[in-house]
Amino acid sequence: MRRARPRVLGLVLAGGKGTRLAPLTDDRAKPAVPFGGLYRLIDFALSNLVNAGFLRIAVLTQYKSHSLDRHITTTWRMSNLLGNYITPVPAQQRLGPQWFSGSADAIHQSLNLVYDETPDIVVVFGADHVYRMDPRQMVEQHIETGAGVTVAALRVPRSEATGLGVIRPAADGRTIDEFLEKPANPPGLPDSPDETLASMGNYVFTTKVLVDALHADATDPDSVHDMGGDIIPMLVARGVAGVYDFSANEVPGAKERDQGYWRDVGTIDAYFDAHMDLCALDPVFNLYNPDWPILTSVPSLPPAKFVRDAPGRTGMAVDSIVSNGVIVSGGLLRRSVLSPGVRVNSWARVENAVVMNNTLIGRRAVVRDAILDKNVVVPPGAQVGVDKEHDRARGYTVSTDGVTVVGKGVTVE
Ligand code: ADQ
Repeated sequence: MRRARPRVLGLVLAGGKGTRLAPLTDDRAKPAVPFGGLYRLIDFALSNLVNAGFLRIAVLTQYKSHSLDRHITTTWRMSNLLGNYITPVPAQQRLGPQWFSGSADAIHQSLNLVYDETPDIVVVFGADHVYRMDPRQMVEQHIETGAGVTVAALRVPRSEATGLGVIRPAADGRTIDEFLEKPANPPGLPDSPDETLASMGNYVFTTKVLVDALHADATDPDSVHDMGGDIIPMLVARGVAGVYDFSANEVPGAKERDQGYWRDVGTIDAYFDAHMDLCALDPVFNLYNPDWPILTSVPSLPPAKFVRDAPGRTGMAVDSIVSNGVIVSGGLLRRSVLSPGVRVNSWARVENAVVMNNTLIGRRAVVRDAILDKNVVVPPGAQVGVDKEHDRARGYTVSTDGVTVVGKGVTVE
């Protein structure tokens, strides 16, 4: 018997290592990487699901999952009154003495959740992206078309798609003819040869199709048990895969230029640029949309404070995002994003920077084009990001575009 409303289970894949974000991922899983002052990356996927009313969610964790587990259990805990939950699920070794070998294996090993919940639909979302999306529209299309799996996708320049799954849609625009995981030479679109249709790593499955595909994949000796690499191509070959056009997604309260914003912040440069997007006068990604809030928990700290501690010293921020608990005492911030508890002291200059919790920037220090992880100390007069050769010599990561990254707890020389 068909239920009045489909029963939806959310599975969020949060076990990725995020090697290209090192050193930010040396100590935490990629979905736990802080973003935008107050958030962690996983908050975007979870907010999208929760705002849509999908309130039964298992977050599949694995690699360095401690801070992620803590964040989910403290921030996203739900009242069980209505049977709703958001819970982290570690690799449980239910099928043998191994960790998850790939994202498909993570779901396969956690199928007991699906059997317990008996959903009609399983929504599988990645946890590493910055975007707003109302997933109800994708679920509606999935049901309407009768697809076994529906893959969310958006147009990107071909040159940016070599690290993504790429879709060749059929003439109807809704069926997938071919799915290529991370192709060296992504195919262009008929109406736009320099663009290609890339998978966002978000999928909607009919439960039985997912379960059958995972069982078939588990016994395939040639599979690496990856959702994008194995499961989706298998279902495309069976002719049951559809594509959902993310550019058609409408989120309540979003402004036009905000619509369709999606960033895979998998590299230091992409992560840094997404922060600079937030600082723009007219941001392409607007955090201030009360109709589709990005949710997180905020530490109870006093409000941010700006003081000019003597004549001639500034204590100000321009084009910046400043969290609670910050004190800017005689320093100057431009185009920077500060997490709670940061201190910026007299005559210090901080420009184009992402500064995480409780980092201290001393007097006359200069921080430019840089990311400072939590609890970094920049002593008085020290410089970060000004001389890239010097930064490399001191062992700091410098990205392709010249962003210096100082890891957690480091005292700058
Ligand atoms: P990638 O991001 O390269 O490509 P992957 O590393 O598998 O694929 O990460 C996908 C999601 O799964 C992430 O949220 C990650 O944290 C999580 N994950 C990875 N391994 C896991 C494991 N063993 N257990 C639990 N979670 C795990 C994917 C798709 C592409 C698509 C891009 C979009 O394969 O087709 O284009 O996402 O960014």
